[in-house]
Amino acid sequence: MPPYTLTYFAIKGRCGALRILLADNGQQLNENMVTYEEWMKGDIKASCVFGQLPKFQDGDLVLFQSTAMLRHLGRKHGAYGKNDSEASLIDMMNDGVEDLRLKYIKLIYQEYEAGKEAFIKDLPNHLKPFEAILAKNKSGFLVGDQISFADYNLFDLLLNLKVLCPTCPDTFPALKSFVDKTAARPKVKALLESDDFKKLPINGNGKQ
Ligand code: GTB
Repeated sequence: MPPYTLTYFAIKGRCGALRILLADNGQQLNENMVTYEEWMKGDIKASCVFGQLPKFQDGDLVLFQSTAMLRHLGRKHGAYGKNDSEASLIDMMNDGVEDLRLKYIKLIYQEYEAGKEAFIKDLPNHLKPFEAILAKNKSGFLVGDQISFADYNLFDLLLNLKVLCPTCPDTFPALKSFVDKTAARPKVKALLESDDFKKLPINGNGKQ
């Protein structure tokens, strides 16, 4: 089976979760890193279905939209629940992660200086639902008793939020335990400690 190929900017951005999921499943990923100079020429943008990166290739299958990529890999690598009900709950949790990620992206790219304090103040309200679900579902995962793509997505976002506000996720015991346990998975740990991963900035504008 040929390795997967990701075309994206040299940032963690919308592909942190995907990289973590693949590493945890022992999968290779070829990365085409696009510079902003290359992107500004316009021809790569014109070739993207929605005019944006990331682009993901699995053989002949070409995907845009990072959450579709996560779902695809969840399906292929046993990280999409054990039945349809679990899959639907995983979709629900992932949409919840996406809602919070969009708020984070808006802060980073549109209103960092003016909005950071208010964002951090409001953050516990957005983390509470995940804390409640994890505290209730004693398995250490958002849904069922095995890791799903929504767990990788939440984990990646929490790592970013910890950089923005080092104490924020830690005030929630179930979230803290979730982050610690996911980070301790041997292949996840190896990725997080690798130079290739560490050198990638979280965002494309130097803010974090
Ligand atoms: N819904 C899509 C998905 O989930 O894949 C959203 C993809 C997206 O926002 N792509 C951004 C992009 O291609 C890069 S990630 N932007 C270029 C363009 O639209 O022309 C986020 C991002 C935003 C802005 C910068 N930046 O300004 O440096 C970098 C990264």
